[in-house]
Amino acid sequence: MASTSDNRIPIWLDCDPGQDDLHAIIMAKFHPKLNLLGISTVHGNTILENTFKNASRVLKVCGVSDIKVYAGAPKVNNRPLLREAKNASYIHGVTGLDGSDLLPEADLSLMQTGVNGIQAMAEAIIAHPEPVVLAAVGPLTNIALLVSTYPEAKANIREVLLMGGGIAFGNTTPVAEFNVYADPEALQVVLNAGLNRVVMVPLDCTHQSKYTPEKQQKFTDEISPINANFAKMINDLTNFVRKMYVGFGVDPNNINWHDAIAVYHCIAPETFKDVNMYVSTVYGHGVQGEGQTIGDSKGSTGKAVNCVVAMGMNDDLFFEEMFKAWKLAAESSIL
Ligand SMILES: [Ca+2]
Repeated sequence: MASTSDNRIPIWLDCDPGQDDLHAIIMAKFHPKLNLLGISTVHGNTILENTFKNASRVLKVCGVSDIKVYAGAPKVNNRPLLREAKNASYIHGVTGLDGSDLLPEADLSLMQTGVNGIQAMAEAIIAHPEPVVLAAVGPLTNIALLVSTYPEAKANIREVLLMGGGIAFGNTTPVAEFNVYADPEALQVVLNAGLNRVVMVPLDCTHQSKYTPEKQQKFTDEISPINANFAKMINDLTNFVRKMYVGFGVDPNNINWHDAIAVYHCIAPETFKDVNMYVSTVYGHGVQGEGQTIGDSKGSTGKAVNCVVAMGMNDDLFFEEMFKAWKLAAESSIL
């Protein structure tokens, strides 16, 4: 139980695991400065049924038994607000977490089946004595539903911290990043919601970080002595992603752990180059630039700032903190 001396940052994680979500979960659960309250899952890298299972698989393999996993609202039924779901199995495999036989099956004791995940998120946020960081590292569907159906939760959200968007470039279309492209209407709802603060960690930032083969070697050197099987599992999953990148003509040496970087932002915001902007999304079906995030960094729209956009980061400092979390997860792992 958190005591009154607990000065960790309370955080709720909404995710779509997903290879880089795995590292975000590890950061959120194991970094000593964070207090993970719960996890909700959304369609995205794979279908909702799989992201729900995968979040439990990650917690289980890390030896975590005190965090519950919820699926997005049952009525949403695995789809964005106004469109059909798009998945990224071309990178993450059929299950969303392909690549290692060491990853266990879903853990039903962690999965809160039959519970509305949006309601669970709202209740946890409202009940918490301190404002909560709501980190969203998948499409924004669940967050849009939360702020729309439980507006009373907004006051106790310190910030919505999202991995998504790209100001200068995209990764799914030339201008659109996957999480936003998958549900652009949802991000616009979140931006319009009058939240205390919205922090966006876009591709412009996360592409400044690279999980190179040299960093992976350092991972092996430092984590294997703690837990060789855990290190092998992470390396298997990483190597799977590198292989998939090759198939897409993307440099496999430069993997970005986008989602963990976004979570890290609330631990050390001073290490990022944050820029206040008015941000909007291009939504609507088949329109040019669908899913683009437009950041008005020069104030040319005359509209009030509605978003803090991380445009730069310190890769070395990020990995220092990621290694802390990896080591603790390796110690805790059931492998
Ligand atoms: Ca994700």
